Parts: sequence; C-alpha cells; structure tokens
Amino acid sequence: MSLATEVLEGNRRALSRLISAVENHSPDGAAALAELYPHTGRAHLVGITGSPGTGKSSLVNQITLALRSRGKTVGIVAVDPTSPFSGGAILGDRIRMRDLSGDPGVFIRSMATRGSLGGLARATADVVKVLDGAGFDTILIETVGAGQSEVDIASHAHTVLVVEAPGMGDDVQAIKAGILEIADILVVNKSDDPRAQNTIRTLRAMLDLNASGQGQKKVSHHGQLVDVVMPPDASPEQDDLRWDVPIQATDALSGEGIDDVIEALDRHRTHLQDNGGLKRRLRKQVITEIDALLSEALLARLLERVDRSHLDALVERVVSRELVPQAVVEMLIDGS
Ligand SMILES: Nc1nc2c(ncn2[C@@H]2O[C@H](COP(=O)(O)OP(=O)(O)O)[C@@H](O)[C@H]2O)c(=O)[nH]1
Ligand SMILES: [Mg+2]
Repeated sequence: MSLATEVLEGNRRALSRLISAVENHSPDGAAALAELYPHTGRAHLVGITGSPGTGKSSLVNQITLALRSRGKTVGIVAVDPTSPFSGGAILGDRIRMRDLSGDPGVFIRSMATRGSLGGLARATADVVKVLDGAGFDTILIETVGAGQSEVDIASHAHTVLVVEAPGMGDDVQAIKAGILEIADILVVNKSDDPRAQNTIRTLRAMLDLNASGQGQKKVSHHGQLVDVVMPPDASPEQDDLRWDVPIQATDALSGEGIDDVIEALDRHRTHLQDNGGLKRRLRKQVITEIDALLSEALLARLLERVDRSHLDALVERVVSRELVPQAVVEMLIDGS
C-alpha cells in the first residue's frame, strides 16, 4: 500500500512519515503529494499571525478546543522562522498545546527552522496540502508576522487572523509590518489587560483609514508571469471588497471571546464561498507556486548546459566592466 493511501485511510504514523518526507523534499514525498493532490481543497485554511508574545499559540489552542467541541478535526502547523534555536520555541508551543495531545482529531506539526525562508514557506505550503488531503476540516497555520514576503501566509490561507495584544507598541508596529492589510479578522488578545480597549480603538481607527483607500488589500506581486498567466477577468482583489474586517477581543487564557472568533471564521469562509473568493485565492496561490517552481526548474536547466568556465569568464568580464550583468543574462539565455 502506498504512503498516500495509508494517509487517506487515517493512519497517523503514515501521516507523520509523509510530512517528514515532504519537508525533506524526498522523491517519496513528491510522489505521495501528487497522489494526495486530488483529495485537497476541502479544508478551511486559517493563517494566524502577529508579533511574538501576542498569544497566537494560546489562541490556536483555544480555537482548536472550540472546533473540536463542534466535532471538527483540526490540523495545526506552527512556523517560527525567527527562532534561532530549532526546538526552542517549538517546545514551548508543544507544552502550551498539551490540552490537545492524545486527541485523534488533532494533528500538530512544528516546522523546523532550516534552510531559506523561501524554502520554509514552500515546505509549509506542502505540509498544509498533506493535512488537507488527509481530511482535516480546519488547518491552523501559526506564523510570526515579521513582514517577510517569504512567509506570506496570506498566499496559502483562506482566512488570515492577525493577532494584536495591548501594550506592545502595537499601533506603530502594525503599520510598519503592513500586517493590517492582510487581516481578514483582527483579534485583540489579552482582553483582560485594561489597555485592550485602547488597542481596539486604535485598530478601529486604522481600519477605517484603510477602508477609505479600498481595493489595496492582499496585494502581492509575483513578477511578470502573473500578468501572463492571470486570466483578464480574474481580478485578485475583487473578493475582498465587501468584507468588513471585524475586531474580536479575546482572552486566550480563559477562552473568553473564542466563540465569536469561530463565528467570524465561519462567516468569512461563507463570504468567500458565496462570491467565488475561494477559487480566486486558489488560482492566485497556484500561479505563485507555478511561478516559483518554474523559475527554479528553468534556472536549473539553463545552468546544466552552461559550462562553468564559460560562466566564470563572463563573470570576469563584468568584474572588469566590459559587460553589464544584464548582457550576461541575455548571452546565457541565447546560448552565446
Ligand atoms: N493575560 C493574558 N496572557 C495571555 C493571553 N494569551 C496568552 N497569554 C500569555 O502570553 C504569553 C505568550 O503567549 P503565546 O501563546 O506563546 O504567544 P505567541 O508567541 O504569540 O504564540 C504566554 O505567557 C501566555 O500565557 C491572554 O489572553 N491574557
Ligand atoms: Mg507561538
């Protein structure tokens, strides 16, 4: 029986093995992913982002418990590329998620910190696909909102939840990271803190300001290829025009406000379904993925047929100011 079949039959050990294979870019992983691909597309993919310490992991814990009590299964992918010690932050997350361990309806995966950010983003997207194919109803993707486009979770989530907490210099930070623009739902966590009301007011004012500049949401360009591949009728921003970003206050320790978050998640998904937004997001995501894979494959193919010494000679001619880099690129593409 293939690994993918075992996963489809609900084998947990097979799921862990498959995820490791995918993370390691092994040929087995790629084959299994291809086999699972037709089974993907059913899960609600929810990105949860925000500065460290705002309470994302605690919220993931509470949201998962709430979804479980509604009979939904939950896959959790925790990504923390800012953690310099692989395992450090992950261990913390594990401990906080102890309420969930032993529940067969929950699967938790922490993404190890290694390789480039781009590599991490791709591995994360693949792991999400595996969990989706494995049949989890909701997949929560926790990432640190540090503003890198490489970990742009908006590109592989349907609904993005941005978490803020009072007293973290939130107002300035949010603008700087451009993180408000990617929010479908804003959560002000630590509502037990008396400063929370002030944070909510500040965010409300910022959202209103944003709304006056409509249509600026979810913008992420992927170079020329997008223009070429994107059908003319598929305006990627269309789906977000009529969605008013709600601000939800939560206390992730007591669980207060979590029901409203669940309700907002459902409402956003219904909103996307009703106006074709899910399809549009998927198309955008596929374009991004093909774009990245194509660049990589074409570069590899080109470098395969370029002689190392020829390349070195061209580099030398640029160093000596005889050629500009662009000329070298053209020569390499033309095979001259
Ligand atoms: N007072 C209070 N503390 C919270 C709340 N949510 C999380 N915390 C605490 O904030 C710290 C950071 O939480 P964590 O979930 O690890 O944040 P993350 O870094 O965003 O994942 C922990 O000590 C939590 O116990 C909350 O709603 N109220
Ligand atoms: Mg965390």
